[in-house]
Amino acid sequence: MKKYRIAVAGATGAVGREMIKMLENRNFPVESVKFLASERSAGSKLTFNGKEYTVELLTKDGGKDTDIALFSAGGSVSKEFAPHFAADGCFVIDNSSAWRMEKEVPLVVPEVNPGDLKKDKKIIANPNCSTIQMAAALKPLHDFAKVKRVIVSTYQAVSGAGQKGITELAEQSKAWAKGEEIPAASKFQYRIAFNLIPQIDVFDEYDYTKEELKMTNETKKIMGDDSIMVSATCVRVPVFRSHSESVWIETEKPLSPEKAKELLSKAEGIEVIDDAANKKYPMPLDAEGKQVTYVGRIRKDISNAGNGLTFWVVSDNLLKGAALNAVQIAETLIKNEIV
Ligand code: 25A
Ligand code: L14
Repeated sequence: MKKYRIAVAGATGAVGREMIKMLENRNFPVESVKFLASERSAGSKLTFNGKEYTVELLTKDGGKDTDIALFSAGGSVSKEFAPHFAADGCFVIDNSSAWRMEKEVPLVVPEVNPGDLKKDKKIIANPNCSTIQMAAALKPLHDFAKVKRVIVSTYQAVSGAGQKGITELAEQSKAWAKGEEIPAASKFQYRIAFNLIPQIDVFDEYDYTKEELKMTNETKKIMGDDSIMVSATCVRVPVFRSHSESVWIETEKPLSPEKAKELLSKAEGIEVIDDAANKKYPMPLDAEGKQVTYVGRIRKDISNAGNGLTFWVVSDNLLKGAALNAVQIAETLIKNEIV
């Protein structure tokens, strides 16, 4: 089997570390790897398949001897470095929001739109974490009944904000438990321990946040259907890992809960956990570390005489929402003989 030269940029971050684990765990055909980060981490060590590697400084030349680079170092880093990697013939799979809505850049969830990957499109965007898990669940329902409208509320883990978000919840919780003064908010707008914050990213048009508008715009692009209307409310919750979503949809054709369960059960990458009598439904603690998207609480919308369905979606935001989806894009490039 052919093997590939891989780079991970932002390798020491919350997502970068998971990217490394996914490459190991899924036996990615690696010829060589290099781990890149900022000056803060250059020189530190990371382990891959039992071997120790020294983290190198990310530079514009990093793509020269690389087939595929996985980027998760934030939007401004991607804007600066990804074009240089691409110009050197390297595929860049970028986890930031920097390139997602550029017309020429594929925005890909492999179960939904693998056909958007092309040989001459070297920069590929990994969608927003909340959007990936929702699109994975919507796709089989849309193919059968055409989704016209979506109303979604998210319950997003602190790891979405990277290592600093994780540390902030941990430090505040520890201080609370010891009865000490709780450290002030820094990554988040307000204290997150034992609280909810109905703001992720900054406010934008129509008083929606950027995170909410990402769900609206990216869903249309991934599903290849501009007619799908999405209204999202994105909320930060004091959970370390896995985003949860309460999703309401209206479909063109009738879609019973039984049919939705059947479609979702057969869909790639989806697992249905839905047994109300036995209190079975997905929860973020159970999804942590898992490489699937869970759907449960599937039921008819009793407020809608038409075709309304409502359900609950949970997935590990650092895996399907980020590192796993990126590695699956790389696997698809190989499978479809694009790289
Ligand atoms: O710019 P954005 O789009 O707003 O993105 C901001 C952050 O969001 C995270 C990620 O944080 C990103 O930096 N992120 C983005 N998409 C995400 C997603 N879908 C996401 N998180 C979850 N889900 P992170 O801390 O997890 O990862 C940052 C990684 O990027 C590297 N990096 C940053 N600037 C770089 C760079 N690499 C190259 N060149 C640059 N200019 C970063 O490496 C890390 O790998 P590092 O060396 O800067 O950080 C190593 C460790 O240092 C800690 N740290 C981070 N910031 C500081 C810090 N320590 C002290 N002071 C700081 N200011 C981190 O804990 C990290 O482990
Ligand atoms: O667009 O939870 O990938 O703060 C990165 C930060 C998603 C939200 C993105 C967060 C965002 C995430």
